[in-house]
Amino acid sequence: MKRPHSNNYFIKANTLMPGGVNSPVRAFHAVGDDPIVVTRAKGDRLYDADGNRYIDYCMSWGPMILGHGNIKVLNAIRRAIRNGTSFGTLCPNEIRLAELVQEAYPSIELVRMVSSGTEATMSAVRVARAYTKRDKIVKFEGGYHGHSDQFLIKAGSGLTTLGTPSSPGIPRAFAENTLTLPYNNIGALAKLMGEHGHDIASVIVEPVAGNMGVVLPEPGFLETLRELASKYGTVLVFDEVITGFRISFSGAQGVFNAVPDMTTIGKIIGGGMPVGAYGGKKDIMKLISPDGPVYQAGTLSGNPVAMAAGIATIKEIKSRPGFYSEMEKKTGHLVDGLKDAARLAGKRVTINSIASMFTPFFTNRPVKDLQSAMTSDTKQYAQFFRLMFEKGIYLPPSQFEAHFVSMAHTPSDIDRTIRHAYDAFRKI
Ligand code: KE4
Repeated sequence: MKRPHSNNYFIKANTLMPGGVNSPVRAFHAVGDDPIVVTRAKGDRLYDADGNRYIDYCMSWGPMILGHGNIKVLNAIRRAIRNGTSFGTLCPNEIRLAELVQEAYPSIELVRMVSSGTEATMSAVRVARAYTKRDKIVKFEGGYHGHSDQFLIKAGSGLTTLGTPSSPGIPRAFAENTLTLPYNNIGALAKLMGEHGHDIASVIVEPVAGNMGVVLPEPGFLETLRELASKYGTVLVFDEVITGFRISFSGAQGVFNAVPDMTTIGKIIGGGMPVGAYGGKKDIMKLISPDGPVYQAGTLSGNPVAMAAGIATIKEIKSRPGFYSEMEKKTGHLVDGLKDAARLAGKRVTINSIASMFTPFFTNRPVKDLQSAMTSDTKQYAQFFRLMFEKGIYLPPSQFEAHFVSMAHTPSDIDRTIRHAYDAFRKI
């Protein structure tokens, strides 16, 4: 595909922004190509600056579950902006979206809107520390919870040795309060909690991981997390920024047998506009200013236009009985087709999927944690990405991301994807 306009945009962007992008993964470094420059999106399609069109399985990293440019969401935004774009006061739309969130997530007794998933997770852990009067937190290798310092930590040498920053600019002291465990490793979890449980303010987990590629919780993992958090008075945070309204109307906590003390949500609840949210038990959330002493604030938190987009998105999902089973069927057809295509092409891939999210790993091993995900051949994934991209199919430009299907993906586009994947698997 010829992309002269996109390339010129990227050259100019590089003179203005670090790496020419406003979020690193968009630079396509992991796939060794110049990035796509999108000017328009509709349904399951992206259109780049050169007029090329692509079937999109990145879907803006998760928010666009209805597809791009859903008319009900656009009309809701149009109605909202007629009244202005930001008031800096309480407005009816914040109350409406909070009601919809609380209805879908009974564990969320109080909710606070913010403008990103990073703000949501950062704030949730702050209030968990205040509630427990403890400093240490636990996260899992391969879990991504946004870019606040405390989460950009990689495991120390041993399971419970102190973490080390995974990015420059993070004081070592910050790292010492973040312990990291292998995902799905119940033994390691029980050991750490047995040794440190009374010092742990919070355990934060992606109940279905999306940021090492899609990795499902093993039977008993979330239940053990719940049991140990209760035993040691640790606040269990489900980071449902990806899974919220994605794998069910009530996210992972609506599918798996574990209910967190707090939940963070993002992406879909903004319908493509900047929205994040955190919430949970009233006695924890009441600590947040102005009710309580834990400070957290935001100029555009609860923005009326962003709330309108989120309300329209959630209402549209609610209005469609069988929405999630239809999405699961559509995704299952695609994933089965990809598995058949790989097998027929003699290519060993492992595809993890749940509801309308999936990841093809270029490994012949089961993928149950970061270590097994890292056995994937990232060069082969990059080759697969480029071969599909040239055929007008846009996948997440990194092996360690989730692919998303939307309500707008058509059977013919899905069959086309499977056909091109077969050709690509044969060439790799
Ligand atoms: P944001 O600050 O990007 O809105 O959300 C941070 C975040 C928190 N928790 C989970 C589970 C997340 O997946 C994310 C952000 N996801 C990435 C993609 N995996 C956003 C894409 C990007 O960084 O450009």
